[in-house]
Amino acid sequence: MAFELEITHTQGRARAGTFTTPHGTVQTPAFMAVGTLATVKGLDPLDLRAMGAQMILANAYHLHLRPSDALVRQMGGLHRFMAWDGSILTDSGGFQVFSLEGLRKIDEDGVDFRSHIDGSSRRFTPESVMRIERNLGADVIMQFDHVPPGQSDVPVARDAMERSLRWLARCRDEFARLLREDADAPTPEQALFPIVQGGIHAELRRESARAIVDMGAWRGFGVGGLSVGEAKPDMYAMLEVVDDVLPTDRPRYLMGVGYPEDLVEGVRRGVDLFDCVAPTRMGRNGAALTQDGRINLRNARHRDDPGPLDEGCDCTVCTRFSRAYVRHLFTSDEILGLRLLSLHNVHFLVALMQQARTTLADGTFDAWSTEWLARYLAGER
Ligand code: PRF
Ligand code: ZN
Repeated sequence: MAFELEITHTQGRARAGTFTTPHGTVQTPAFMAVGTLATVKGLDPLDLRAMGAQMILANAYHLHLRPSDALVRQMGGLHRFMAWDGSILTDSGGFQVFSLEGLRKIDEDGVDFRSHIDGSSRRFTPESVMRIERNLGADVIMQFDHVPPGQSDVPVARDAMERSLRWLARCRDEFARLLREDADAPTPEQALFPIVQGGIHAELRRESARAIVDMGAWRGFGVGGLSVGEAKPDMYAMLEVVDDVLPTDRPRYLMGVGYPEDLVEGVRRGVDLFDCVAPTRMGRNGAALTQDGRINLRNARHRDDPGPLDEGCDCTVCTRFSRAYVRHLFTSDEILGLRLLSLHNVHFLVALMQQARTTLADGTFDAWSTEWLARYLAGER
């Protein structure tokens, strides 16, 4: 059944399971590679399949501006357009629009902003974003939310949280209308996920999650407004607060997170889905993820290193190429360098979540995650 989460194993708050969408099953916990513009930068969808990725993310904001959701729909929807037949989630643009400092004006009805591409005036409302996400045709679509700055005080965080709830009601109603009246959209059966907001304030997070649960029979839940400059212990504390309120039989998606340690800490606190631009962005900057922390291939110490990027990695890069070779590509500005590092980094996070699932299945997750974090963080210091 589409949008069912079957939980197969648990350990403490951590869970492993299978989430089903109209485009297949997603084993959770899972890391979604970010394909903002309907491309995971540098990677072919065949690469993503080969490394075991089952769900990826795209952005309504970017695709609306270019090439437009109307064109994507005309081309058969996102899956066909980008030749990825696995599951897709689209983010709503809430986060992108609120990141356009100075270029935007918020009112109760929606947000006026200027396109970062050509400066043209645009407006998003909860209703218009639902129509954009309907046209794109992802399996899971996110509500349009108000994302306040990272360390907002209670009044600012409350205002954004409450506005996000009012916008959720409008998203829900418009989405229900589209399901009825726009039945021949590229992916007829989609699921709308709400987004818990509330900054780093436990009482606001609790209130947001409770109100959302009371507003509908959601197939999953986003947790937003985190990893935006707050201290890590604050983020982890907020995950525990929402874990206590959200129904256990639905996936929880921690938006825009994160680094390897955040994924492991998130799984420990009941998170099922993650996404982050870090692995591809870091790859383009010459950085590789390893079990012993990040390394930068531009560093001269890798000049004559015959070893793989990460000794524990079985990706198509680590099994064939040396650090010395990848460093050579980078110092020579060869485009293969960007591609190989992106491949390895995305594989690293996809495989990290695979390890979490395996250890949840055999009951060793607690010990594995403790050891994994100790080794990774020791290398980061
Ligand atoms: N809301 C939306 N997208 C997001 C976030 C959010 O709060 C975040 C915060 N980490 C990343 N992406 N809609
Ligand atoms: Zn690798």
